[in-house]
Amino acid sequence: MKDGLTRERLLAAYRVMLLTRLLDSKALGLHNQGKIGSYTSSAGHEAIHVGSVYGIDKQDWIFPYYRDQGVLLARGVPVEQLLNRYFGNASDAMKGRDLPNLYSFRECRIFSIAAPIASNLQISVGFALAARMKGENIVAISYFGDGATSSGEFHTALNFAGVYKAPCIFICENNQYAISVPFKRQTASQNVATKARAYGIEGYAVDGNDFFAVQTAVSAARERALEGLGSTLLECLTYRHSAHSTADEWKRYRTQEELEEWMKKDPLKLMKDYLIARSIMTVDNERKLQDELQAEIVAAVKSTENIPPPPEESLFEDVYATPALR
Ligand SMILES: Cc1ncc(C[n+]2csc(CCOP(=O)(O)OP(=O)(O)O)c2C)c(N)n1
Ligand SMILES: [Mg+2]
Repeated sequence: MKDGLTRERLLAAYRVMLLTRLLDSKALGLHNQGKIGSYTSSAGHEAIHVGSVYGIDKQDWIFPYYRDQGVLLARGVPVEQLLNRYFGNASDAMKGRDLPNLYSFRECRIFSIAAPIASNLQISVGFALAARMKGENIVAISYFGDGATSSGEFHTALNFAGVYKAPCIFICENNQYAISVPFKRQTASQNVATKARAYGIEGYAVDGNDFFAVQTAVSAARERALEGLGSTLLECLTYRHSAHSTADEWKRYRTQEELEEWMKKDPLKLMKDYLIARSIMTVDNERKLQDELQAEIVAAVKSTENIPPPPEESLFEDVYATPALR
């Protein structure tokens, strides 16, 4: 198997892709039941998420954005911790603060997410340069959408990364829309990858529905970064299967035909077909895996949904070094 991707590793990758899709569907259900706040679905992004994490090392730092549930699960964040975040309960690492999809899992080397789009990019560049000064042999990988590439932060981060040859990988998850704005209204450039040239870094367009394409491109970008050859921008092309978030109605700006065309390239289906065609997995094994993961999710919801909210007194914890009032 290419690039050290053994059968076990491929099955593990498929498992986490499927877990991401099933947990996503559960989270949408929990929102519809009024149990969690607004939620941004990751359906359609699984090959980018899992493929990219399988292309980096455990030591590398991750700077995700709000749609990156599969990145978190592939890095090893337990399902219960994601659910604690969604419920904003007393066991939530962020003590119930902020929207469900804004995460922070320092122990997994996952940097905190802030809501402004592209705000993680400059931080990832500074982080990568600091790590290099400290002699650490790691890369910083950051994630963002196609809409985020129109922000000043995108330009500043890539420019700085180019000048200082920062050991960074920039993953643009181009899902064709920024809420309701289609990609052709986002930029007059041919694509996002080509923008890399202006910053003197490498840039490639990658099939974001293909786990192998993403894994291979990220792994090569990591090698380049650690050889001192600088950053890489990878534009991973995919499609957002559902609405931007639970707060909008996608049928007002996208057609059913467009969705159906992209659903033929569903990353989960492509990976499943590949594994079955090469006898790495059988149809039966896959069904069993689905049942097993569903049971795991149901058990995780059961163990987290009744945890009470964080105590009110915790509201000002971690806010001031010396609280003004007690
Ligand atoms: C600086 C800033 N401007 C506007 C917003 C509101 N906003 C939230 S998500 C979003 C669309 C982002 O689209 P894209 O970057 O393509 O990511 P996607 O949601 O498609 O994954 C916008 C405009 C924001 N969060 N931050
Ligand atoms: Mg988008």
